[in-house]
Amino acid sequence: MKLTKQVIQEHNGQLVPVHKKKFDYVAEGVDGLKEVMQKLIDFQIAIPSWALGSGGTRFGRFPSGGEPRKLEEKIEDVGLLHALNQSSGAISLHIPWDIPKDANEIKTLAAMHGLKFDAVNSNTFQDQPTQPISYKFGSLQHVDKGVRRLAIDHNIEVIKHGIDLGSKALTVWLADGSCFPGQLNFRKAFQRTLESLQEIYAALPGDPIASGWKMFVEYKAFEPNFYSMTVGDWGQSYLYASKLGPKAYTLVDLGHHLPNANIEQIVSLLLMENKLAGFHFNDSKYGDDDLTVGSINPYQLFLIFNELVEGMDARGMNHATDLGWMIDASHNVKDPLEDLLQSIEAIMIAYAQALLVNTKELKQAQDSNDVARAQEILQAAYRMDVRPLVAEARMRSGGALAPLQLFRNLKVRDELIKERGKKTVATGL
Ligand code: RM4
Ligand code: MN
Ligand code: MN
Repeated sequence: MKLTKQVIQEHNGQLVPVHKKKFDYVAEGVDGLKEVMQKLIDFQIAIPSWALGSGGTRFGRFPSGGEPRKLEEKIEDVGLLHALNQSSGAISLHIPWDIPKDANEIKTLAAMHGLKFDAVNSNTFQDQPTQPISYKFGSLQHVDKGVRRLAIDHNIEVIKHGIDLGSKALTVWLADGSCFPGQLNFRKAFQRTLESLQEIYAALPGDPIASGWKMFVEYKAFEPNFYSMTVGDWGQSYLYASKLGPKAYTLVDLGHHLPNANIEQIVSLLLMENKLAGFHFNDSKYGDDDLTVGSINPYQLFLIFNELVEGMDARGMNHATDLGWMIDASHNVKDPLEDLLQSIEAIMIAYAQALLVNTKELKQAQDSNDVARAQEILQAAYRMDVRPLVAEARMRSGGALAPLQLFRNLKVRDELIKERGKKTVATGL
């Protein structure tokens, strides 16, 4: 299903009179409106190829129908999201869940939808049907050299797919770790993992600096291992990334922390050290819940963006292109595409609010230990209703003023079910 410009224009035409009033009201109070709008227009969030179908838990999965049956259909779905909001102009592939049969054809199809390829992701947390030896006791950390070899070769293969597609980064997330005390020698597991990662790092294409290729090391506190994870927190990821070299960075997935972790502080320091790769956005109440971004703790999301904007500006970085922005969520009870639209909206709102923080006054408050004032300044930005700014940015770049509303009005899910069937299942978790 493809959305025409005309459909979007008609939709916008109906909403524009009311929207304009709201926009003018908010815009009046915004310093540097032009720059803010441009930053919102430029900001793009990648969609993971494994999050276009319904997610599940170990208790079951309840597909909503019309799920993409192959990579081409996944690209069409992301294309649809991008047509609606003009903010999701990239897709991130998980290999082997989504191996392109013909990279050039897939690239052409993606380009037709205005999409680029974000980081490619390796999978050494599941055994594949033809796999001769198992990842049951880990992959890059495994005591058996043969298993390590398999996992290293897989990652190198994934880099090759990435090169063919025009990706610029490999994301390595490891399930490696242990479930019980005594199972693993932590030090040796770390060393084996480091050596494996070094081999993968060496396979990044060409001169690593000139090619622009990066390696993202994602950490996670627990699950599927429940006693120790070999890349369990930002400290461990940072250790690997530092030892690997300048093209290795730490990737922050919001759901991968222990409860109440101060993620914004982690982000700030990683940025300071130029070791922040980027994000997997989602939200959670307990663990790696992979809920819609901003659905549980939108204030935390804003505080993270506040550190991002402050830290990136301090380093003169380009907000849109210098870090990797991606959603990593799962949709157990909502329509996957509606859920993704909500996540993108939440990210754009938090970003817009962070752009509106009065940094000059905040600095003054901090320098004079005016704690109450500092809080007022942050919350003044957080409590602003920036939705009209985000909607205006969307409209200016050709998207819909109300993407979710249009998605529903057009009965997109019914159309997809008609096209693909009720019982289709997308690859992923
Ligand atoms: C993990 C992690 C990775 C993702 C897999 C599917 O928990 O978030 O980024 O690739 O799930
Ligand atoms: Mn992730
Ligand atoms: Mn996760």
